[in-house]
Amino acid sequence: MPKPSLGNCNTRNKSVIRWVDDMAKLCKPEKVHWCDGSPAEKEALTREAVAAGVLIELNQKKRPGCYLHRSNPNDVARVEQCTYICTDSQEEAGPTNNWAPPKAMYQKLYGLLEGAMRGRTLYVVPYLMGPPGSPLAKVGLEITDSIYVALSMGIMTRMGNIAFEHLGESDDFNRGLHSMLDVNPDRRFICHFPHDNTIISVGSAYGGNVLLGKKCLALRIGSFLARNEGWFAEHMLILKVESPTGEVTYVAAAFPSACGKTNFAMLLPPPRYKGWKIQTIGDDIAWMKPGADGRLYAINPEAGYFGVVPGTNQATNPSAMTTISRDTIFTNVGLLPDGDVWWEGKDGPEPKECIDWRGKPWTPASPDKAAHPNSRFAVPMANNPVLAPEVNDPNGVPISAIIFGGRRATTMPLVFQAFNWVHGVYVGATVGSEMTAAAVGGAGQVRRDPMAMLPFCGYNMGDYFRHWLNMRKKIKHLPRIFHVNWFRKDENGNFLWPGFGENMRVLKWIVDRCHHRVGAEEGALGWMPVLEDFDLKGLKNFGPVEFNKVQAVNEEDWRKEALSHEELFMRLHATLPKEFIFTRELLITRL
Ligand code: OXD
Ligand code: MN
Repeated sequence: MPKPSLGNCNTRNKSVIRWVDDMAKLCKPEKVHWCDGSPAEKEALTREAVAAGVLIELNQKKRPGCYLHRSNPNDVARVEQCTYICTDSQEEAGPTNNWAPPKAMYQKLYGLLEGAMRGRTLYVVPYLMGPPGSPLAKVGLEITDSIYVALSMGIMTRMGNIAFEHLGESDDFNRGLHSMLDVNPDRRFICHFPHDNTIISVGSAYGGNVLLGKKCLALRIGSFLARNEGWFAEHMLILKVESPTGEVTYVAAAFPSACGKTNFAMLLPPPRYKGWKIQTIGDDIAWMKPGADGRLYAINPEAGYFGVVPGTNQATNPSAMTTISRDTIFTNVGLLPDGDVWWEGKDGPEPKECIDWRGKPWTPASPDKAAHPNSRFAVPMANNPVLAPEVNDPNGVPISAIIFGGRRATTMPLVFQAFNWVHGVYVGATVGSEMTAAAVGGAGQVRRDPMAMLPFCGYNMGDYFRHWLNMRKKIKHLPRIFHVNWFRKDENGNFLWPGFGENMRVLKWIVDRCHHRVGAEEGALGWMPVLEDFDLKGLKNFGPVEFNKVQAVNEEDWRKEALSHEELFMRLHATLPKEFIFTRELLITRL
């Protein structure tokens, strides 16, 4: 047994020690700190981060345990153009991923990392994705030179010795290496080596690029492992619906980034739904595997939420407001004179002044926003007042319904159900979402985002669809598949559906369908709700006329939609499952 060679090492796992030793020799840090995940360590690292100016302490009376971090203005979001899947052949990564050959990429990255941590501390961050003892849980080890990353990983994952306890002597862990380098966009690479279960991320300090458990391990590497091992790693929230009679239904839902997954996962039922309870299992990622009883079981591999701040308020997400009232690291929001934080869309009147996300004075007359549109909170899920206790169940929860959705001003009705699993996979594969005016491509342009996984699938998207289709043979009790769209607008650009808490009505119909309580009408797109079965009572300015409008299937729009499905399929033609061709033909016939 080699002696722990580095600093305050707290494992005897030889593979772990050897790998950390090798990476330390490469990066040449001044100090190595092995994170143990204890509260004392969190406190000490927080103090250190404040002293170094990495964190700003917020008003501890108003927001106990809360801090503000400002990232480099050139580093505020995930960068898909710098994200690579490194496999021997380009076909394996597929046409929707950036690809690089592993050998050349390792060489380039090791070149950049040579001596990159001189004068800095190297933090070894062991973390467990999933509840302790879960057969679905995985261990990761992130080496980073960012104290902000070490602290954030302590929020977002079960971090510290608990991971080494789960790992034992095994060398089955994800190797993640992160260095900020000089935070230069020209030297920014987020690289995945699925065959080596390895991630190397350099040149960024933004969450989605550097909290390696999240998008990199849980989704990109996760989806690759899931295909090989017979499970799903998906960009999905998981929620629990409990009826007044105590009937419990678990639902997973995939929406593209910034389409309200966190809000839906914490939905507060409106007063009319007295006795109904929605609780959160997860808000971003679901790992799902068939159980011995033939149902599909899901865990949330994370332990915290990394949510978009702007627009969060008491009306859109009261539970999130409680969650982030303490123990939160805010990134890139505004700072108020009293040491509290401000963001666009927060409750209350706009402040007369604050310091903006860049650290510059801001007033309502300023041309820019006080908080960056992608400003974030990182907060432990334990703060969530509607957290489902099953979140820690190693077996996970059985999923009855899978919902897909996107942001669509036109074309897509509020809700429909797929005819069967193959059709449902087609519906998920053809999810589209409108880009905002700020995004390349222009406002209103629909980008296909299959299963909301376009930026997160770690291998060929066509093979991913095949995996989804194959899994039907392994799941005896298949979840029902639905599609929703909260964002349909009328001719004047007003939302047709009130959304937020009222989405409970859609959820109720979905739950009723799962329990065979209501029938449905066969439509061109799938099973549509019958008006009498869909609860409209108590909705202001929304009756049968509005319902028919939000559910309308316009033939002309759908002809265009079917053509746009064809465009995606042409891109993936080499690996596209033939079932999709037939499913599209059937759709056109029904139209
Ligand atoms: C995302 C996120 O970009 O969850 O999807 O941060
Ligand atoms: Mn996400």
